[in-house]
Amino acid sequence: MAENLGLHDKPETTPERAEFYAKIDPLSLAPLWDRLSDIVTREPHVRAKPHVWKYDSDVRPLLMSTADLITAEEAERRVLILENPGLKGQTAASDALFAGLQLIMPGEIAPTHRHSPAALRFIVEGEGAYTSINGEKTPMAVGDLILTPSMVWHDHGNEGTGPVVWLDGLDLPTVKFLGPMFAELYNGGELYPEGRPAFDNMSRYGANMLPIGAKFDTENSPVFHYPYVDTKQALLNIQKAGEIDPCHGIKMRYVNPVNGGPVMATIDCYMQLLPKGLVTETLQSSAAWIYSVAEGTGKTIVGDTTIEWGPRDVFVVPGWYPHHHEADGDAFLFNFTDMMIQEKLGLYRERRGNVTH
Ligand code: 1HN
Repeated sequence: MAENLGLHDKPETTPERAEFYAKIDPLSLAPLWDRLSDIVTREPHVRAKPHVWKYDSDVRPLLMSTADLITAEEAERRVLILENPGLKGQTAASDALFAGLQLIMPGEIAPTHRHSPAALRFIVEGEGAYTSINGEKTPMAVGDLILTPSMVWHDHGNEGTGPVVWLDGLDLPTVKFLGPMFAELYNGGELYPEGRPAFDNMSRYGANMLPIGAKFDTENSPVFHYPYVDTKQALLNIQKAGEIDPCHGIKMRYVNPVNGGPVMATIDCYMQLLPKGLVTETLQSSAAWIYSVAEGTGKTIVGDTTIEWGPRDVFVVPGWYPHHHEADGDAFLFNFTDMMIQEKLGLYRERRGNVTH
């Protein structure tokens, strides 16, 4: 007999019942008692699987070869989807989130568009590229976080001499599930005209000050560039205080300076420092966590799976998998999550050790 994961034992499918189910099916009717134990489970049964994409050995050579396969312009975005092996064909890294690695070659432009799914970029390799957001150019450096919230115009370009790669994180599966998918090209394919000077967003909104009288009507951060030099320095400074969260090491959330909340309405981003030799305590979170390794090596044990990671690798911890980290040397891990979506809906739960919150 199959393990009973649900609220009750699934009733037997007797011949009479089978006949009845067949009879009601053409009328778009079905018996809940035949499904309930598979759907309303005592604890989450997440379809996504723990997985790591090894950058240097596996993904990078393949991604680089796409430069000869298609241009950024023809592709619109030259992205390899990091598709979860438990979600084949679903364009998703976790049940609610998308992850991909995008390549842009010197001189290329990825045209201006906007869409209802929100996106983040975490820069993995290279220099000289930028994202332009409503016409404001944002120079990319490795380890920087750049945001393009829902329906904001954005294009990318590479003014450098080598390839540039970043991790794209989107709430795409969530938007697809809910339905409100919208997208358009700027003026049918034109580039958005140049707007405010580079770094304007950080000066205006990200310097612990806000313009007098400024009003904000979205939950998205008006700062859309979080440079790695600042992020890393903050974590190193905090490390000196010697306080370590048993499950997270030193973990800081990127925030919207207007309200202290997550940087976008649907995606919540973190940088985590795991000091050398730290073995964290086991955490179970109903949200999924997608990691990109900025620096360091180590492993994360997710259920029965051991994920060994090094710089530029991407890995996913799906919801409700008990997991803990082991860092070899000081390691810096960028990660993003759907935790905020669950929290806003009153659905989020986590268990630290044996304690559920
Ligand atoms: C997109 O617009 C970008 O703008 C990247 O760079 C990845 C994945 C799915 C749908 C749209 C981008 C994307 C995407």
